[in-house]
Amino acid sequence: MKRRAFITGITGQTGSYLAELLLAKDYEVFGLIRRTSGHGTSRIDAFKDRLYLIPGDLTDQGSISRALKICHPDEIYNMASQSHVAVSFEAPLHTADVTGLGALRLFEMVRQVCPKARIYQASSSEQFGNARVSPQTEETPFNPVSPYGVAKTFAHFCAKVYRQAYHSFIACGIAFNHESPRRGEEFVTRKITIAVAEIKHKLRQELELGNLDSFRDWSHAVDVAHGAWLTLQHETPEDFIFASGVSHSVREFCQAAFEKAGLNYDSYVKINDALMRPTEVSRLLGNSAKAKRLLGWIPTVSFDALIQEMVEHDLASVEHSLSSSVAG
Ligand code: F7E
Repeated sequence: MKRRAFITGITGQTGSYLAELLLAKDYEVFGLIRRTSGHGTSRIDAFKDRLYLIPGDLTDQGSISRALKICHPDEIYNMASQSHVAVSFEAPLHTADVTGLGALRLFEMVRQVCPKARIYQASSSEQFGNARVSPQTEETPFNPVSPYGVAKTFAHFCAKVYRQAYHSFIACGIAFNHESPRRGEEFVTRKITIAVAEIKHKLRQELELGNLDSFRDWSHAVDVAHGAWLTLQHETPEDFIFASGVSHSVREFCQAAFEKAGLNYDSYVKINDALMRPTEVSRLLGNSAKAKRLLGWIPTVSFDALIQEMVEHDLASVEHSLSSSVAG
């Protein structure tokens, strides 16, 4: 019998890569999909006919229970959340409801409906906040400084409680920033690579950004999706860090992305104070030694190769839309 996986957040960046990975491994893949799914289904359109999509929402307990009864999953991947840190300051209650309580609703419904299923909880480096230790490991204390970080930390501790109290198999992958050409346009990396492509083709003259001096540990979303799958193949539910082990500033990302298109970022980037966050995580750096040792996980895409792929993708899509508008 084929193994069955259920993915929340299947239309998102990492959820869509994970769905492709599981299809390639011959799973039956089910996804929870909001009727009002913010960005539509563009990331899964190419293979949507091979998926089973069930309407539902992490804020609606009944719909989670119904979906679990339909698909009887062996593995569950909770990739859904309100994941934008700046938005979490504007909509803290919504963020807590989806990202924090949403995970707890899922854990509780799984306990009631299919307690043997294994759950992957997408935890986040944002939980470390302004960490006092660097690099961060699975043992580093959480010190979140955003409503998003607090909501993810709540979900993370609920996972631990369900493990201890009910022996639920809930494993947490603490992923540091992960990017790709499928990254949402509101996150800084994609905002930059789209701007590079549009500036290169003279569709605009500048790019407004907030804090250029924060440091992030960026890897490719494909590697994080692979780490999520490996996490659920491990015999015991544990926490694992998924990170590249190298930290770069937003300024360095900008500089490299503009250079890929033969441009100097300094001539185009303007600082807009309105894009600064009320509190900022200034520096993150992850240590994935445990995932490497126990799961055999290794990040396969370097910082430079990631930026190259994103810039090439966005240049090609601007060129494509320019040539279609000329042809039309
Ligand atoms: O910001 C700075 C911003 O929004 C990165 C999410 O996937 O990773 C992500 O959270 C940095 C921050 O990602 C702009 O202040 C400057 O220092 O791309 P971001 P994030 O906040 O690190 C973690 C692991 C998650 O779990 C989250 O879900 O870039 N920055 N100027 C800007 N950021 C944005 N978005 N837009 C700007 O204009």
